[in-house]
Amino acid sequence: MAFAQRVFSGMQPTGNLHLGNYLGALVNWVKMQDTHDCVYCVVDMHAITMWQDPAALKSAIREVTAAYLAAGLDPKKSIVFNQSKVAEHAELAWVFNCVARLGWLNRMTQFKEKAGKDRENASVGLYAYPCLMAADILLYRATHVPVGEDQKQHLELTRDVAQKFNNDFRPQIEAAGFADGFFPMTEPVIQGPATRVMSLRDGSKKMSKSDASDYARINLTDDADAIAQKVRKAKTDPEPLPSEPKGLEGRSEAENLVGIYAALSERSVEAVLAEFGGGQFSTFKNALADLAVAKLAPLNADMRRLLADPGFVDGVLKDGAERARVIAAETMNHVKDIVGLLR
Ligand code: AQP
Repeated sequence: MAFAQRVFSGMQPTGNLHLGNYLGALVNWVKMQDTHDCVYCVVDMHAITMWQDPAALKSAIREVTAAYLAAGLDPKKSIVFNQSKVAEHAELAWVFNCVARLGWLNRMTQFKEKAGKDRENASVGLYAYPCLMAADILLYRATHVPVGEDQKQHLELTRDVAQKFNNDFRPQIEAAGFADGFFPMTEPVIQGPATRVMSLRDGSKKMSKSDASDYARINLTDDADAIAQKVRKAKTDPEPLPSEPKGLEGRSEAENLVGIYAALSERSVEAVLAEFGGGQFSTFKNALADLAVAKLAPLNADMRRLLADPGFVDGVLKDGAERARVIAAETMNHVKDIVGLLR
């Protein structure tokens, strides 16, 4: 195999992590630690593509790190760090800004959603976000990226950047001894019954940190009462639950809650419907509230314990950044040689 198997992924410290971040990505990150060499990042440079209050950003970086650790990331096994501590992310992103084409970025739906109607007023960083994301991944020459469904398009762009770089500099890359190209064609890992967790208030919108309504999401910092209340208030329809998955078609809110239950209980949607199908939503919601509290309360307690010791969290980030820098510097040295930049 030409490329060593390596996993990279990250989350933005733009607020509290929520159940979507947890089930869509974090659960898979934890599992992959047993089978892969993993690099997990708090992508703080991505966060500042939209305005962040500086004091809140610093707290959020520590909170997201604490959530990673509480969810089961082991900083001895995996590299855990924050992006801005490793300057090579920005360096490689600049090279990729010069490789990616405007037409590619113009197609990115996340930019359109986040910039909204006032596109002229969006930051250049928000527009170039996918190039920084490609740099995050390819700096570690990662072969696998566990993410939620919403990141699929950005992963495709990462592959396009890798391919164009490998083609544009083919003679230099071959001369440097990389017969199969310098960057791998990274594979997204989008798996599990909750790759796209939807808002609890509107089944057509994904659960998001930036949703104005806190009732739209379950935060990993919510206590048991808040979790139970949010589940019980979640939007549903008047029909009872179906007994088979086909019956969830066109019922996005019901489908979402069943998917969440399946993911939290590590069972299939079929098995969940076999148990709750035909019953009232209120019964199912009570069971879901109990399950969510049972699963998330220990995580919440661990997060609080970790945040009470910011020195420990900062130590994890510092140690992770030192280890990340070793890999990043080696990649960047090769990139400079290949592109023709003196170092
Ligand atoms: N609703 C979701 N369902 C499943 N996976 C999700 N992810 C995010 N929302 C869902 C996955 O979580 C990882 C980290 O995402 P991010 O923090 O980089 O940014 P995001 O996708 O922009 O998340 P948010 O919550 O929607 O933040 P805001 O509101 O700031 O934009 C990614 O793997 C993502 O797929």
